[in-house]
Amino acid sequence: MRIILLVDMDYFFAACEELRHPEYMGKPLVVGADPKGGSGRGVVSTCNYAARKFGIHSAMPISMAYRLKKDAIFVPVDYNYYEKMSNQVMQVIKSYSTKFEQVSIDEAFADISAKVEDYAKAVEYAKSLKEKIKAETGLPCSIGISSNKLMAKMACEAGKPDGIKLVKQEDAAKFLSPLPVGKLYGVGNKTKERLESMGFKTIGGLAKANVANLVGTFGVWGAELHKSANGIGDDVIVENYEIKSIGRERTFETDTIDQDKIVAMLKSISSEVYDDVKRQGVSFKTVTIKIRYHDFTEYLKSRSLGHYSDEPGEIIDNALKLFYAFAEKGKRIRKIGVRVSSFSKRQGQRRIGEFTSA
Ligand code: TTP
Ligand code: MG
Repeated sequence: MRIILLVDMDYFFAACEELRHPEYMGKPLVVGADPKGGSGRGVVSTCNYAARKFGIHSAMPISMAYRLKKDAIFVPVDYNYYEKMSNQVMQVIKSYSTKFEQVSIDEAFADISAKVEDYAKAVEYAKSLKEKIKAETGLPCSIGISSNKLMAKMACEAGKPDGIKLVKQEDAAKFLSPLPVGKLYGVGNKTKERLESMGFKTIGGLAKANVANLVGTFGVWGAELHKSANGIGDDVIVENYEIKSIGRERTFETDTIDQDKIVAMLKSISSEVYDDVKRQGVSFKTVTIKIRYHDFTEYLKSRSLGHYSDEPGEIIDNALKLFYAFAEKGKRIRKIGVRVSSFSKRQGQRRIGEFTSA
């Protein structure tokens, strides 16, 4: 049997802000776009638990967060700082693991099977890792312990915030059973709705479902869902997890057709993307832009360079070429993003690989 930990930092971006601004501690704190007195656009990246009490959460429009708690502290996203903190955290987790797999800026799996004989020892080990992270970085985290990645993740969620939660393999199905089906790892909103309309409200219900029916509806993924609902999951830690892309996106203050504004935004985003490319030590072959119009229609357009590049100019030039070639004239733009992908090598640290919004 393997023993797998999932470490997930608590309210990560906001915890980093509390760390350098102890005066924010315990007060509602929202990290994300500028609320501009309620007319601001863009979204909440995250918020601390004091802000969550007011119903604020990640990905919520910043204007709504402002309505919920006008006198919360609102601070902009500072990726460079969070990434620096993330690197420190990851070094500690790595030093505690036989095998280590970072899955996002604030989350990593650790295989500790060779370090501990049983679950009781694993809990002690997780405690000392948690304390070490706190001592080295000042940041709080939660740790889930189980025998596969899925269950370690589900245990961690249940232990949040600031907790350590063990779910033994033999208790996995029982632990999952009463939870709403939308809480199962990998089940997004659309799947949740489909499962509920099929009559599966809890994970336990899904666990008892006829696999053939699930496969009929979801294809092979239906069988995976059924396994997950029974607490069965993968226990292989993929050490050389590779980032697939690096990107950023931004929402305009007002929907715009102003080319100067759009070009300036594309340049600024491209330069941030380049900073990440440099930090990651990668070369890229593909540049993509994403345009979201005022009516929420959205387009991705890509160019392959035909060679690997690590030049900042290639990001901006190709982003602009794509914009001029594909943007619909006269249609107001709400949000724009730039991404690079098809990497040739990887050195250094990883980060969230998707478009990250603010
Ligand atoms: P999460 O681990 O999902 O959230 P969290 O660490 O803020 O809170 P929790 O205690 O529940 O783990 O995401 C890690 C960071 O990623 C988060 O601090 C900010 C960023 N993020 C976004 O920018 N947008 C999002 O929609 C989400 C979910 C996260
Ligand atoms: Mg987290």
